[in-house]
Amino acid sequence: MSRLVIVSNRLPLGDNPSGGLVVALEDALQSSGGLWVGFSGEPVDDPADRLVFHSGASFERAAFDLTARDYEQYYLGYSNSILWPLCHGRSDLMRIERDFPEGYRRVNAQIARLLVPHLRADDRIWVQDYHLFPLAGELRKLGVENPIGHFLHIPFPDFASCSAMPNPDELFEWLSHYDLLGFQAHRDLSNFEDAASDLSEIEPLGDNHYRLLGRVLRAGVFPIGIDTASFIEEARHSPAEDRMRSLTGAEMMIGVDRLDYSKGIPNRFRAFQTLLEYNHDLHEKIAFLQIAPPTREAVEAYRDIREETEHLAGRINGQFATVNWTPIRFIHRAMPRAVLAGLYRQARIGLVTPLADGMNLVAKEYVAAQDVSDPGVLILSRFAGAAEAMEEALIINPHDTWELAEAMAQAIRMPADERRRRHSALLQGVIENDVSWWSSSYLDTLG
Ligand code: GDG
Repeated sequence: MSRLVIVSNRLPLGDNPSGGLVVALEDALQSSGGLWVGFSGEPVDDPADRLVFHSGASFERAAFDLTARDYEQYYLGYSNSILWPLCHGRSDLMRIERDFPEGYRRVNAQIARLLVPHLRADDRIWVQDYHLFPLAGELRKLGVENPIGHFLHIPFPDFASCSAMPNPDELFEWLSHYDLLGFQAHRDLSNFEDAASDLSEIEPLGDNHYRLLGRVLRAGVFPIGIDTASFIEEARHSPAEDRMRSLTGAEMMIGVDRLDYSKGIPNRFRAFQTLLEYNHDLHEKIAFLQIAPPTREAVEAYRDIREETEHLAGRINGQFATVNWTPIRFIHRAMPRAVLAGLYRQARIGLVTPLADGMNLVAKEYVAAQDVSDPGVLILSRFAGAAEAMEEALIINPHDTWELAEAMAQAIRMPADERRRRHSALLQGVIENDVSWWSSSYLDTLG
């Protein structure tokens, strides 16, 4: 079996790297003597001019270093101040600095240069996400002819957003060097087709094959899943369950998101405010727990969203709280995964309301964590990739405060048999299309 080489922005480090992606790929990595390459994690003054190998996992892991300048231009700059807002429909939040595109290209070229000496003739290379679009082209320049696939974890931008990039046609040039482009949702594949036909030269050849700028490639939809079996176990045995029940005395509604402007946290706070304004009978009967660990705080737009969120939570609590009840609890810290699993299980409502999202794994985790005999209700934004396959959730438009508030009321009052019927259909999908199914269907297609 040919070896699998994964390249991602972040290297899973630590002695027991057990994130969802790692678990999904562990079999393929183990059985083929795989290699995972990624950033070491902290910028350094004096970067090693080679990959640094780490022990402690069942596959090889090798890190590249970045200087503070690389990190600023490639990671905070081009990746997270241009591509991330653009792909999430927030071109207004882009910050285009002159040296960002150059830094992004430079770091990708450097990763290719460091990787090439370690490649074998029959390796399959799988590149993860938007930080590394140019990598295949850089590897090809150095003579690499191996199959190279890309998977985009976030939405593919539509034509209008693509046009707001500093160099729109370059995106398609980068993509043209891959053999397989993987997207989360059909929406992304059709955005890719439309934008490529307006901004580049693409010819559909049928059966998911395309000629892009003269090169033939495949593109397909591979919705990512979670490690469902282990999440179910984790939720069943979670320590949080009894403690939470004694703390609240009210039904709990939960949101779990990195504090990112794409996740629609202020929208759900406003909807909760509307719910409380028009449903006095629900006062002291429902408590909203929002867990939102910090992320990318060096980028200005992330400081703004933190301020907005904290301000709103404070105002709503000031308006409605009683001596016995705090309507919103906002935790701006990461929680251990096992605690999270137990909290999902306790929550009568799972709120997933992004304004744009590649997939959204929280929606799947919430479903997996439920007690099948008395499950909670998932409220899910139609803008999450997850909504394409999770039709039995209450699907909402997060921009519509009234619709979202009504969905919250419907969820709280939903009879147990309807909750069980919806949940059982959702759970079946989360079990069938788990993360191992995702990685094997992608890798089978890459061939
Ligand atoms: C990108 C795409 C796509 C969150 N808070 C804590 C915590 N989390 C975990 C959740 C979940 C993960 O982080 C978040 O995954 P999402 O899918 O919701 O979102 P992104 O981070 O934006 O991921 C997304 C994903 O890639 C995969 O392709 O679905 O669309 O944007 O697993 O549980 N985990 C712990 N403590 C926390 O406080 N332990």
